[in-house]
Amino acid sequence: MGWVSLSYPATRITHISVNMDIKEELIKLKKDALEDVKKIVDPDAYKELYAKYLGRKGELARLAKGMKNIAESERPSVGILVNDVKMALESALEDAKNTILGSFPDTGDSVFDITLPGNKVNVGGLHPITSFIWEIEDTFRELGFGVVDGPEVESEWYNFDALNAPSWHPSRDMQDTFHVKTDKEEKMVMRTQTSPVQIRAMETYGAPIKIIVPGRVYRNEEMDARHEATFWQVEGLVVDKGISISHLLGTMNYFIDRILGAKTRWRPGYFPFVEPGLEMDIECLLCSDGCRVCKGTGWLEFMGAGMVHPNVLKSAGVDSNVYSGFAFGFGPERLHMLKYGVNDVRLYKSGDLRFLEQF
Ligand code: FA5
Repeated sequence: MGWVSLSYPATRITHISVNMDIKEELIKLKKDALEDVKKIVDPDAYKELYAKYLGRKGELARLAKGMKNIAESERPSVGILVNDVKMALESALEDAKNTILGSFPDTGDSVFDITLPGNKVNVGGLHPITSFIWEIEDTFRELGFGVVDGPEVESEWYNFDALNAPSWHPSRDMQDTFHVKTDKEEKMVMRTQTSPVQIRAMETYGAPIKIIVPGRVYRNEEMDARHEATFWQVEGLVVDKGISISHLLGTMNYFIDRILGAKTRWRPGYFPFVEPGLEMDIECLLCSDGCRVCKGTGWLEFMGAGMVHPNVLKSAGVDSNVYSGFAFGFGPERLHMLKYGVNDVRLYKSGDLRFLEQF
């Protein structure tokens, strides 16, 4: 018995020397039945063969009854064979039924019941941030802004140097950067902000210009309820003759009123590519007395902004004696969190359908 393969029980038991009669009968039954099944051409023939072999008074039931007459030590091996024959017949009959009747449920009279409920098909939908970005784009389009795109793997030149942050500049440490190895000579990074598209857009379209740049950015961040390592930003750039800081304040105050209608506050902020620089906070709508998103302050930092630094205009080939401009960059996830009461930014990338299906 040492050579017997356990994965082939039918082969194994045909080599046991006792009770050959019932075993041979079972093997013959299987062979005959499988031949008969091949000849099934209509539902009646199927029913007839089912009753003949697998019915309560069918051949298999008759042979199985003979089990009680065999030695107890042989019963397990005969039992395995009975099971093997039963499964082979069931499977062959099921295949024959599906071929003849199609895959319709067996209604007893081979008529498909069209009132049966169908199978639910799950369909995908837009990610909440995608549809929110579209809403943001529409709002800015109404104000005369164009929408521009830029690369996510960016050169250090566009991500930092051209934005008035050369390699020695301490402001580079403000954004923990993923560096990318490429075969190019230029040093490349996953862009840490959408601001490099300011330079690219001015190089391409010159001045005057009025654009927003929605896009994904990457930072080697410690993640928490309001910090992701991959998140969205919406950059804005307006350059024309006579642009002043009041244009910036008016545009962004209007935007927040339109999209959220919440209290905001402006405070000074530092970014090497604007002078003066500002930041906007929005009142925390998630709590009344402090939470982990606003860190107990009642305010959520939402946006950096300011008047475009003359060095930036120069990097992009725009004459700063003729033109001035404002720029801003905000986090749409944070805005969405406040608008819809989402208390953790990590939910957006969690893939959790219970969260996503709410939008
Ligand atoms: C910047 O990235 C500047 N480029 C913004 C700017 C543009 C300033 C133009 C001046 C002119 P900051 O790192 O603060 O700034 O990010 C801007 C906004 O992105 C933040 O106010 C916040 O809303 C969002 N943000 C920043 N880091 C994260 C993060 N880890 N997870 C989610 N949102 C973030």
